[in-house]
Amino acid sequence: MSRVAVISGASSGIGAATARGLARAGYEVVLLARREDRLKALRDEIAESGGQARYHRLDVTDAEAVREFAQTLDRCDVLVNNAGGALGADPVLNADPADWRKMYEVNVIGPLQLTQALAPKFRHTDDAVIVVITSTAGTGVYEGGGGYTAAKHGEHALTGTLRLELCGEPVRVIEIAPGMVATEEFSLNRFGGDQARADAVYAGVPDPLSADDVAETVVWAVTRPRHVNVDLLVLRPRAQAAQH
Ligand code: NJP
Repeated sequence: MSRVAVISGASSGIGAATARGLARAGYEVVLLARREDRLKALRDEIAESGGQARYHRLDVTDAEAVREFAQTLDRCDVLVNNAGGALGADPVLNADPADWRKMYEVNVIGPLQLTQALAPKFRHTDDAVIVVITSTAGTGVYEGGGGYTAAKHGEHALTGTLRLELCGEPVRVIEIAPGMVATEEFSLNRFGGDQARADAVYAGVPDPLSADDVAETVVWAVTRPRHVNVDLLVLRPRAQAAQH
């Protein structure tokens, strides 16, 4: 029976690239996100290249929907908590608290709920893996990023606490913290579609990471032997290496 990998935020960027990578590594992948058309297209693409995939439309902030999704799964060997992102780029004094709440919901409560709901599905394996895609923003700060850094610091703390609490269990907890990655999140999501503003903020990083750079690292970390826990990997574009 194939090992099953559940990937949140699989409709684009790092999540989609990770799903392709884990499918190539022999996992049956379960794709989660809100944009069903994208999930279906990725499911078909993976199936056409000989992999096994299915999808489930899911908003990770919806507690009831997360519980219902968990009931559809027989087993879970790998959970990649990747869904997340930033909203707005205003300085703290002008920031909208509603945006901060939404960022906390998707980056912290989402992975918390999904992990709690899927943990009982780990009982079929002696090598369960939880991956969390945090950020270099999870340990540093940058101007205009107060809400995102606050949320990603929370996600970093969630991941470390989980690793500590699951230390005696057959579960590895891996944190991957990327710097700037060329995805939709990187380009437009956090700037409400304002490309000029996005370009200005990212002008200092001419050669960002690709989603595949991050996905390859996730697959490598997941496929280490079961006694090897890759605690935390930080990946940055070379041009960002000296920043927060
Ligand atoms: O961005 P993008 P990335 N429920 O926009 C999903 C972190 N990161 O790949 O629901 C369920 O292509 C959304 O799907 P949909 C970042 O914080 C990035 O770069 O269909 N899913 C989409 O698949 C995030 O944790 C950079 O809209 C939800 C996915 O999330 C992770 O990398 C730097 C959802 C976002 O894909 C992947 O982001 C860094 C919800 N409520 C950390 N809300 C970077 N790109 O520079 C969103 O340090 N999604």
